Amino acid sequence: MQRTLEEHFAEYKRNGFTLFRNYMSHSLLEDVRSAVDAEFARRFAEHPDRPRATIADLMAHPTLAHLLKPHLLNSHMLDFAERVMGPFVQLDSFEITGFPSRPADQFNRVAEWHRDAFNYSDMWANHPSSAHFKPHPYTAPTACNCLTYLQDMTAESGALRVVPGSHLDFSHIPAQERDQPHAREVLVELSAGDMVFTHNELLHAGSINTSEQTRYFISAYVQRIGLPHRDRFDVPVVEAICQEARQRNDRRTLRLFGFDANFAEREQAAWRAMIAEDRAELHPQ
Ligand SMILES: O=C(O)CCC(=O)C(=O)O
Repeated sequence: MQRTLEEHFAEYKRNGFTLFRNYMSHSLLEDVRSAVDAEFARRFAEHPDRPRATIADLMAHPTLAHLLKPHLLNSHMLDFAERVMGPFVQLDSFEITGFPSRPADQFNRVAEWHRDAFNYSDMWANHPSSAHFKPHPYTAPTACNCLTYLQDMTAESGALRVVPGSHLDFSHIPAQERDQPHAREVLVELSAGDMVFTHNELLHAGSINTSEQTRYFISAYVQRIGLPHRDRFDVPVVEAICQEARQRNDRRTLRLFGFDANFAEREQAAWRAMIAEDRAELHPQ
């Protein structure tokens, strides 16, 4: 049974991530795998020492854009993104990353602990004031990663590791320990087609792939509108989506690609309403 957005949100606030099981259909999953397998094999052969290869800017890709457009525009994902970030959701990047098979002696090794872009925990980790930092109340993320895995995740294919609660507590892993298991880590149980939706303050890592197959996932990285985005939006598929969105006055879709002329004004109107509410609640002296 599918969980409600509120149940996902409760889990997300507590742990810094939530799981959407069976997010991608098996037929789409198979189509994506067969569309990218040869490309990854070619890239791994060309650069055997690189730990990963990425097919970036998917909406600009001549064939994958059409195949993956419904995945990016999935209203369930966008509803949840709006639930956690507010109506400010813009795409940063949409890509497929693949990890080649590595020798068996690297079995179950941590790839690298990190937080994703725009986090403040890493920014302040080595500042003298960080000694006084206490866990803070939940705050909305500035960015979220929607990671959809394209194979069952096993110890061989390399589990996703997370430190639940690290979006709130400033946990820090020194550079020399980023390839070591963490005392509070959880290895997330995932099947092909499951999606993990993260908070940008969550500490997480992949694990090395020692299976005989490519390990890969699709990442849709979304962020607050107005932040710099890696993907290009001036490409035919995005232009066609936006043209159709304009006809329906679908502001949410337009915002996903950075267009919303009135958003700052509407946000300020919401602030004005809150400020007026606070003033109305003041006790007279
Ligand atoms: O490899 C994984 O499972 C996680 C990937 C990841 O953390 C990232 O690309 O930011």
